[in-house]
Amino acid sequence: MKISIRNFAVAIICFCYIGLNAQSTKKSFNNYVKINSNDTEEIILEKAAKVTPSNRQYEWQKMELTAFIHFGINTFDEVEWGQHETDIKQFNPTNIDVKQWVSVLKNAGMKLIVLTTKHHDGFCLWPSKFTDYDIANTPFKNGDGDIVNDLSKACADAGIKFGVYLSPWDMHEKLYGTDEYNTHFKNQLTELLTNYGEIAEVWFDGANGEGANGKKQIYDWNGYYELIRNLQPNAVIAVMGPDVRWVGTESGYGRKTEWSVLPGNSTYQDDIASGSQQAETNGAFIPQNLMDEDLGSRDKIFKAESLVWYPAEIDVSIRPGWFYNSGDDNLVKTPLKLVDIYYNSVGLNGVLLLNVPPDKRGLIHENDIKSLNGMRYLLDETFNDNFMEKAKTVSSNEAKGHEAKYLVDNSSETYWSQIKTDKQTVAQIILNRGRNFNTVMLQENILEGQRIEKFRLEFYNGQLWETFAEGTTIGYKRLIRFPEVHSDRIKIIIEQSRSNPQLSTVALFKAPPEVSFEPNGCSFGENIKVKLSSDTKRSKIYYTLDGSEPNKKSLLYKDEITLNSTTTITAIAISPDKKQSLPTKVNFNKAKYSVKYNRIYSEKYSASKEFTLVDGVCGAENFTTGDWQGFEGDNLDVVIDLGESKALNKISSNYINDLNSFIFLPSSVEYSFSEDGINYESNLVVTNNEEIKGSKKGIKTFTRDLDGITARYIRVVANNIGTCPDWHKGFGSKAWLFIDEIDVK
Ligand code: FUL
Repeated sequence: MKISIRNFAVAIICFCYIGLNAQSTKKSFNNYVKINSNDTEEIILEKAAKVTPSNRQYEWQKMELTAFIHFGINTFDEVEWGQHETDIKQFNPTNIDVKQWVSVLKNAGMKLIVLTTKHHDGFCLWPSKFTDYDIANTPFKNGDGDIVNDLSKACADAGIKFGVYLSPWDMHEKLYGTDEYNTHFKNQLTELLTNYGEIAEVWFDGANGEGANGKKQIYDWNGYYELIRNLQPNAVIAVMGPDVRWVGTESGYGRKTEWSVLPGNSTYQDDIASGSQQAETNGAFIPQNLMDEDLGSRDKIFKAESLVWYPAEIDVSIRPGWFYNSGDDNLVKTPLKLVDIYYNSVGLNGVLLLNVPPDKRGLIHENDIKSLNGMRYLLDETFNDNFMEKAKTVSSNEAKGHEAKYLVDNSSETYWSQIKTDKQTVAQIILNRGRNFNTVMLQENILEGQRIEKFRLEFYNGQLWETFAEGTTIGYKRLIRFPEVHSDRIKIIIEQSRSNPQLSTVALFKAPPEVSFEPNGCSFGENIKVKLSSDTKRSKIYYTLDGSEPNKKSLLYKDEITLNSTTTITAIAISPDKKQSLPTKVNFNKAKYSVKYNRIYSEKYSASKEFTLVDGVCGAENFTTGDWQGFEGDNLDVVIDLGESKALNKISSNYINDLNSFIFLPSSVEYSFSEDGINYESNLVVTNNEEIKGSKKGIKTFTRDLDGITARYIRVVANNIGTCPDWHKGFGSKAWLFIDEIDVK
């Protein structure tokens, strides 16, 4: 018999198909495939569908939640990027307890901790034989400390993985910018990869500037990778590395369409790739900007020269900065924000790398712990109760050994596969009883590749089928939240996929309720009306007005609450299924005085509009999130009405200094006083005598003793320096003036 090429191909496809028909199939990983110039679009789709993670990539993806720790000399300086000559003698975390780090992060659900062993400043948290700029030359434990050792041991004891961040950019090292630096860097890598047990992730930063001598470095990336593969073959190399890609932002939010299979370079080498070690060219693994919205659509892969498995890691800090800064203690992300990030990272086919920076004591701060625990509570309350228990499935298109029942068996490695290619691939799931649900989890069996391009979910409302969720990619995990629905059956409809879909999980959950405030905290004049509501129907809301935590015995919310004085409302919602929200605390501040503006502030920077300056709350050190009022190139000029004539002892006003953000202190502040609001006397001036150039970031208070001046009206003028001076990067552009809280005693 003569076998035509076409029949031969069909025979191979059938063979593969039969081969897959057993849940126990052993998978051989293939995270790279070449595209030939004569490959048709069908062939490219088939190839894309079959690119799978390497073993180390798969193990990494399954962790879902991982933690970053930024700790070093910058913690003590309270800066994000230290300088090459920073004095390391100030490094002395006297109460350090790395076991606390591990237990806090493990309780939050983290499966791995990546430590900044050396940041761009060059300071090493382990005693390195190759530099003096390390922990051995600090007062910490009289030079006998080794935080890499302590943390790696604490992780191993707690059964979680350990990873290292080692900044290729080193501002301190004299060799930086020469060939010898590559040897130096490899020596340091070797220390980290041989002396501290199993390393699960090596994180190479993309930030790359000049060294101490003004030179830039040409990195021997391939040499670094080879060393890692030899010393720690199970470690993934992230960001400037072949295994794990930066998602493209530091916001905590991934893409709604997130492909793990992306076009690769033509220069990938087969032999390296087949060893699950993608090659590198000029520091880039894919010929695209990682910040682009579309990285792996059909459009992109049809033009590709190769395809690689290159999944997204989403790094974000729990605080505004990567390193600890005491000014940020009240700016820690809330549990609700962390949960939102979870849905938009883990729930969008990524791994979350959440940074939690310890403070100067060497401890994770109480506020960070509270947020992490809150996040864990909300995730557990949602995901510990899967409504698929005892569910039944129906599909007219299911392959033997891969029936639709595997969608609800709680395993991400068993999956539903089909006997024929349908235009739409449909399965129905019947719950053991009617349920209220508002969250769905979908998973593809990525051991067989990422294939689904478009899906929809419907529930039966007793008469009709209605859509409650839809999307594009799924990948390892897709989570979708939607307004609560009630039903005992749903349908999953796969509308488009590369090759046949291999869905492994569909699960339904009900998240605890949330409480919302309208307005969501503000400052006010005479009085204010506040409305409370919950996203879950028939929830009851309980609240307190004294800052204490509410319970079922607290005030039950019925109508809007009218406030006449500064008040904190704390509220909880309890849904009919007895799920409880976290308590939400919101402040409403009554303005202490009325205030009239002679010049108008920037709308963009005025947290509580006209009341900002007199609401009794001073902004924190971070101008974007603090309670500040900004004036661009203009002076502040306001009149405060105390309501009656008073004998005054002291007046003060606060300004922020943040030269990097073009925010300067005022050159002077003038206070003048009046009984009638028309005639002003005693113009008292407080002049800024500080050298502005190089002045330290922070808040400065301009105070005047008043020795019993009597007045009802006070005019405050703060003089903006006008334009940025010639030594400043913004030379010539308007300077900002930021003020908050005028206080009169
Ligand atoms: C960036 C660095 O410059 C930041 O300081 C931080 O380490 C972040 C995770 O990566 O590129």
